[in-house]
Amino acid sequence: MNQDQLKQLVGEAARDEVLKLAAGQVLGVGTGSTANCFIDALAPHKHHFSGTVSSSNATTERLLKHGFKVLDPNDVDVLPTYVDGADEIDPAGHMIKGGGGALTREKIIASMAKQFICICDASKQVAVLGNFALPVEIIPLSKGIVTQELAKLGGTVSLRMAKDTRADLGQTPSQPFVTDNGGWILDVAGLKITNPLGLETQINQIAGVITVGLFAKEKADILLVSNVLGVSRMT
Ligand code: ABF
Repeated sequence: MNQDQLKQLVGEAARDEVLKLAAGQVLGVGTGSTANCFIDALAPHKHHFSGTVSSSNATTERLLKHGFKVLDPNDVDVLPTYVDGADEIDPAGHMIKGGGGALTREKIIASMAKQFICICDASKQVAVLGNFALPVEIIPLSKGIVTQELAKLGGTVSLRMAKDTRADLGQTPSQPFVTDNGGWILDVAGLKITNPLGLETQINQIAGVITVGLFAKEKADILLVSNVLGVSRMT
């Protein structure tokens, strides 16, 4: 089974999981290739939910294409569940997210939700976070000072550049990657994150930081993880 098939498998397991929720709720929907598998699997059952809130423009587009109702988060009072992928997850459910650049909206939706269901294949499970470079979304004019502050943490900081995936937005690889919010992203490589909550708090306090892609306060409540043997559910 290849990684795409593993993503599809866990996307289907997440569909089955959310269909156990009472009908008529609003559902939070994440971003990335695993979340896309979930959206596609859930599409035939979209009427089970009164609507969705989306964590990125790309997800909104996909949800609308399938005929889901997409609500403005400001119009949603109660969000029982949010389903999203991760770049890394540790045994306590702390995550690194933001490889796809949607970390700020993902964290907002996660903070609204009563439960976070993380979906991933087993390659995302790690003992200690940090092998995947930690994304930090920033206000562009703060790049210099935030880079200096992040470098003090001991990692290597680099400005994320646009990739071909953003050609739709007219971005070229020689320009900084620009998020859906107009921010830039600094990726911090080489960290060993033994205190995720402490580091999240510390980075959040740097002026110019919009969001750090460390989800410790908003950690996963349920983990659905796929491997060649099937999907395991952990709480
Ligand atoms: C989102 O998608 C992000 O937070 C994370 O960066 C990414 C995981 O992507 P994929 O499912 O494509 O590996 O959840």
